[in-house]
Amino acid sequence: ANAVSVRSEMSYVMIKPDGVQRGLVGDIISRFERKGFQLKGLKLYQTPQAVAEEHYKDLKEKPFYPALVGYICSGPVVCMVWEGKGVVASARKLIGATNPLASEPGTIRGDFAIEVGRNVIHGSDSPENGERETAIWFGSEGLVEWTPTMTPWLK
Ligand code: RTP
Repeated sequence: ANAVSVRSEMSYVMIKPDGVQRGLVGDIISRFERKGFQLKGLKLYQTPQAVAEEHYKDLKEKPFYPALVGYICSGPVVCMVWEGKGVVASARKLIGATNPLASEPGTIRGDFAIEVGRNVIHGSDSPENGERETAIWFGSEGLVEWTPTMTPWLK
């Protein structure tokens, strides 16, 4: 009953260029899979500057904004959409604090990163931004609708 009555959310999760270059893609995807969230979109992508600027438009006035956009466009990223109950907050927990030196061990940033400007991964900070960012990176037809056969065990 729970599985049908709870409106699930989407989180846009992105492995940044440092995570791809360092070979962390498999480990990171595995953490989300094992947690039980459903993968709805996945691609390796060389980000055009305009897409990075749109994604980070709320940070436009920050001093680190140009470097941030340059970093995101510096090599391929892995774009993902994960869906599930409470996925937005849970993904942020799996990812860890923005500054990797403050991230708990066991989190992705806590295990793999040191610098805030090289913090391996992004996750949406609200369900609204999950929708917004999914639209930016995947458009209206980029996701795949599918029924997980193990759903009764995970919901
Ligand atoms: P995220 O969405 O990536 O999880 O990060 P956040 O919301 O926790 O943090 P936000 O302030 O939105 O920053 C987004 C990304 O900008 C880079 N950043 N660099 N001082 C700096 O050099 C600095 N501060 C933030 C990080 O890559 C951060 O994830």
